[in-house]
Amino acid sequence: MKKADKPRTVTEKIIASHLLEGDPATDRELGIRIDQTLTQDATGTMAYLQFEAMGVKRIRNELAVSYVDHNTVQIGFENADDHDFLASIAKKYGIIYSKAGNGICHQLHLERFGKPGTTLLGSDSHTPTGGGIGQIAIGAGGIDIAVAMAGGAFHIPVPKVRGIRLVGRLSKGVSAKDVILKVLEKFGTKGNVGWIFEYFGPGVATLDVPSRATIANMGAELGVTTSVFPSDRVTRQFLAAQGRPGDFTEIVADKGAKYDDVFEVDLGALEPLAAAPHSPGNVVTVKSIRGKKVGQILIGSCTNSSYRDIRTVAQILKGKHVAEDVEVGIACGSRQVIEMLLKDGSLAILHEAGCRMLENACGFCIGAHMSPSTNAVSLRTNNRNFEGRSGTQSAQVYLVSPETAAASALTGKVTACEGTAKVPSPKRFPTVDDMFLYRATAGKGVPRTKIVRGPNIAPVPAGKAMPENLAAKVAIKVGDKITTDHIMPAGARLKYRSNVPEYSKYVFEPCDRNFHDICLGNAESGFANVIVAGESYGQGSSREHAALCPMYLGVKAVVAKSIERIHRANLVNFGIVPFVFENPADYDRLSQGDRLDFSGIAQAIAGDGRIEVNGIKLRTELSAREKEIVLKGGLLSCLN
Ligand code: MIC
Ligand code: SF4
Repeated sequence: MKKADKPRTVTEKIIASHLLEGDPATDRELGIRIDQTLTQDATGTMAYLQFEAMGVKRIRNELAVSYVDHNTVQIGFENADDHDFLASIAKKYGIIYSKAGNGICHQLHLERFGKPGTTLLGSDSHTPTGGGIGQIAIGAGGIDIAVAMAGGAFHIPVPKVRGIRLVGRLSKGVSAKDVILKVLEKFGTKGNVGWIFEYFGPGVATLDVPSRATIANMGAELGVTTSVFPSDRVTRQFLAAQGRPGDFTEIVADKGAKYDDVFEVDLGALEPLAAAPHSPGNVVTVKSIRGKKVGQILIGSCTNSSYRDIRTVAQILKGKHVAEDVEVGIACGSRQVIEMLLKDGSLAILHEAGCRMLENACGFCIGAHMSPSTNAVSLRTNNRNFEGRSGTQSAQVYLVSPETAAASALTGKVTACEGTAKVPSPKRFPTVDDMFLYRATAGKGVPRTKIVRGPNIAPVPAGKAMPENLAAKVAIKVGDKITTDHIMPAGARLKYRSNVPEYSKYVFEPCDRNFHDICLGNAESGFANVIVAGESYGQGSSREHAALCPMYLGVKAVVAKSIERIHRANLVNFGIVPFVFENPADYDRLSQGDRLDFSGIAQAIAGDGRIEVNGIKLRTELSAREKEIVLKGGLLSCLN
């Protein structure tokens, strides 16, 4: 069989049609063309400041959308300043601007812009939600989005593709969240770097697009490059119902397409599942925690805020009232969802059932709203339950499906849903596009627009080139599975995202409040700073601030047992070397305050990436492109 005739997976097809650099057969890294980009406000300000610094006149990719959904609480002037900045940038450069109050970026993008067979790069780790509609949708740091908007390639490791074969049909009371929790139970939150999970098999046709999107969304918790579903008749129906029939293209895996590995999930055999504190990979059955007293139930987030999800909740709560000692909050994903719930009576049901109707934004999911009380058990439909992320360090957060959340709201205890009628896929979704601005000038822009910069918008700091030899000190030593929420907390600190000097004061706040001062002290004595970590360092979000702010504090290297994909890329982008131990046991030989002499570090980076420091062997595996970035002190220095 000729090479071109080889049966291909959905992943191979989309990547092949977007390949700009590299050959999957011989290279380790590929450069792909990015059709669409998205940013959200918490990462977007920095992405656009970097885009501005590149001196490009307008966006060069097909479509760029700037969403405001994270920082919508607006206590103080900072968030509003950011919104004004983002709006003016969008107008000037030809970007569509989604105003605060329009909805959550991933839900909105799926509804209004996601296009099968295209690539989407977003400055948010849950960008893979677009995989639900057959996009190769990837989360990355803001500067990578800036490069893609300027028409540059995005680089990924040559993916290994794991086929997740779905068979059977979900039983009543079980839904997409339980599917992804099953996959997380099997593969965990670490060790999946470089994989793409592609769903196939007869069970796929039984899932609507919002359910597929839930699965692809929470695939982010596996640490994979992305997850993708085929684009089939169900996708066609969804796009037609969104009034976008022209955006449909069929993309399914060829018969006989080979996956690097296959895992089968029998949908019919699944039961309601939950992720127990404090990791999305800590999966248990709902049965095993049945009856546990619950203080708070929150439904929404980009994982479970579609019409299908909230309508399902309304069906379960209809004519009933939530238990009196539990607080229940519901955040819809978009204005389209709200409008549908308004018209079919669901909002009235939820109101009468005693739910708090929340803004259609990230809110509680990122600890920016409704932090639970001390030691409370909080049941949530979002995707991350890292310790302290809710804003309450002692809270016990469990992640569940909307069905389990609704059934538990009625009892005030963890309760599995006995079943409810399936919400039929709407024939026509209402078009509610009035909070998308600058559609008319999308791709063109209005060049003379004045950029609005309030006092919270600080300039992007520049990185320093790597010296020949580096004298450093261990500024902090942390354990396994340190998330970006540990490194760069969100919640109450989220408002400093566009102000690096201010935000840097909170690096590692949950682990060591002195980190900032220790780093500055070391820098004053002429030492660079090093972070020592265990397995799976940098799990979670795409926030490049978890690299940018440490760079600002003089961090030049991370030495870990392993480092997660997006965070590793962000470290490189900000000139911080991602080293791993050749022998993981050497982790035990390092302590906070140790002096480390990286003699010949620049040469080692330019060479095979191996170096011995204080008798400990370290290694960094960098592509030629990454070596240049690290040596020059960051991506921005390479672009200018
Ligand atoms: C998250 O869910 O952790 C966030 C907040 O959406 C982040 C982005 C950010 O930190 O701004 C993400 O997932 O990338
Ligand atoms: Fe927003 Fe939460 Fe989704 Fe992140 S995971 S984009 S904070 S809703």
